[in-house]
Amino acid sequence: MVRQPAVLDRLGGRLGNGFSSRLHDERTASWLGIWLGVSFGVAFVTGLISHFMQQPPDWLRWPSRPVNLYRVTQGLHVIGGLATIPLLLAKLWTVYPELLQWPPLRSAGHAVERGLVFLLVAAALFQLVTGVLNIAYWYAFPFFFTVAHYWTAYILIGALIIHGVNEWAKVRRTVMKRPEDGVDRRAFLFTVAAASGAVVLTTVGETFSPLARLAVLAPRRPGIGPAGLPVNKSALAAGVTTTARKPDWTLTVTGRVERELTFSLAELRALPQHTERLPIACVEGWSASGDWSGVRLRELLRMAGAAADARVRVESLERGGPYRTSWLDPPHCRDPLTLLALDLNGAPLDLDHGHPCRLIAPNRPGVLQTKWLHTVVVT
Ligand SMILES: Nc1nc2c(c(=O)[nH]1)N[C@H]1C(S)=C(S)[C@@H](COP(=O)(O)O)O[C@H]1N2
Ligand SMILES: [Mo]
Repeated sequence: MVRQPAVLDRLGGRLGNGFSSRLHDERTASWLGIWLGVSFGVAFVTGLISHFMQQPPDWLRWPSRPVNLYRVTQGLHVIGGLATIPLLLAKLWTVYPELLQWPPLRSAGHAVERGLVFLLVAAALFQLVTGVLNIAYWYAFPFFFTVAHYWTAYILIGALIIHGVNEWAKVRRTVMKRPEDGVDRRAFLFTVAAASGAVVLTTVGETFSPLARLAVLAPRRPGIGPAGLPVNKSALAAGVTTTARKPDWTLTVTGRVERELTFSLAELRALPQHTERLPIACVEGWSASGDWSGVRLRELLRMAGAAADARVRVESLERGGPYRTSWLDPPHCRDPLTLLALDLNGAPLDLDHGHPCRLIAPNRPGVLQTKWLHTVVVT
């Protein structure tokens, strides 16, 4: 028999009884596996929602209601993802004697199984690390976050499903049977759950405002920023401080319309104004509601004589950057809550919130709530 190196001996115990502590046992690993399966499953589904809301395929028409749907799914994605970190660390700690087993490969089947586990661990760590860096606005990675995070999600969920099927019999056996011991195991699982709970409590306030004061670990807090709302990209960063302040600013409605229309700010203010309470729900997890006032998009489309099934592209004064334009499908174009906002919380828009005019619509990712508008193109 091949002897395992002494260092592995010390780290993980001997082959065959790799679990030296009772905490490294199958029952603990099974429970953590179930929790991780649920949390990565939720992250996968909510992640797909976010992806396809931002890049809908032609046949997909996202509804504009419920107003707070995206706020909830993206809050689940980001806060749930953060709560997964203690679970994954605990799982890795519980099974590391297995990961260090010796000899590392016993057969072809064993090699495939270990390769899969390696892929699963690597993908899970990658998703959590890039996700955390992204919500901290620390773009330390040399690739485009959304693309890498999106494709790795399929690798992760694929490996997770195969792993779940492989381990299911073991999980059922260990979870169903009554343990003879269990006190320290239960305490361990309780500690892990409490750590996840603490992460939720100290971050969920970034999207659930009653707990805003507890959100000490959240990168953004609602209530901080001009007019009591956070700012994602400032006017300075977008390079619009001069153009957005020009007194001769106009908004043009053009494209497939019967009449092309151009409005000055005073003319827009002379149109019927509507006030709606709507959230900005940033992809990065924070969200905050405001009272927005302005002109209904559908009113402008009607005045310009656009078709009932028109799609609309709004364009910003911002010159570059991926978020200078966004699309609205018919459900959002028709929704009376979709506003070209001029005021926020009773005062004219702050320059950083999109002065003189920005889009705000229900059930829509923050990246698509385009600021500093100057053109509405009907297609
Ligand atoms: N033109 C333009 N609009 C934009 C952005 C941008 O970078 N450029 N950022 C978007 C993002 S990511 C978010 S979350 C919201 C935030 O709006 P706020 O800064 O008013 O809170 O604006 C959106 N509108
Ligand atoms: Mo955002």
